[in-house]
Amino acid sequence: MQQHCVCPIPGRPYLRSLPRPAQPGAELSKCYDGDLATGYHSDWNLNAIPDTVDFYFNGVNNINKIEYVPRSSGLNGVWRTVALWARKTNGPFVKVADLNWANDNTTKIVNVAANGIDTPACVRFVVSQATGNFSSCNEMIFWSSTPTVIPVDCSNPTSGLASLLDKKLTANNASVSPAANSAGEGIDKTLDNDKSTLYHSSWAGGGFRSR
Ligand SMILES: [Ca+2]
Repeated sequence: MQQHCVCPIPGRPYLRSLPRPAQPGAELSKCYDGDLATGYHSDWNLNAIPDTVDFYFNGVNNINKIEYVPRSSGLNGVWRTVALWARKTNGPFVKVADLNWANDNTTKIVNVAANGIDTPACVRFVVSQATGNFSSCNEMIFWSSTPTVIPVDCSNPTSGLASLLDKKLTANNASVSPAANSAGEGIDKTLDNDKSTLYHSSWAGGGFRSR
């Protein structure tokens, strides 16, 4: 089966967690930036556990595999005990799996049974145990059996606008007084649809009164 990555491109999810700060420079967005070398890490001075991390999706038909890529070296924050939840739009969270992962730097793979997580609006990780009571993730990668199709909330009308468009109007005639400088520079040259011709007032002047 062909697999389609639904994170981070296309269908890039939003992400949030408990209102607990990340370590500056290791914000949550670093775990879905497509770069295995960058990562999210909780604040170095706070106990981050339990940590809840939500990923939001739009237009994803299913998720049948998830890869948790921990930090490449060191172990602080490596997720050990994780509950995986998911919900559909406006639906309740339903537990998908309880996960127990080794305290190492290897990628952890979750194969979701059956049709996977069906039409998810949100996938939630509740981390109840992590090394050093920190929380870290270098990349969370989601896979689907079908490509993401972003739904269209509304489409611009493609018909019926012609009657609303401005219409070009053309004057039938024009006159000027005093007379133009010459017939070749007459006021009719402003109506001839030719940008290279011009009207010019009389070179003799007399067009404006002086006070
Ligand atoms: Ca990353």
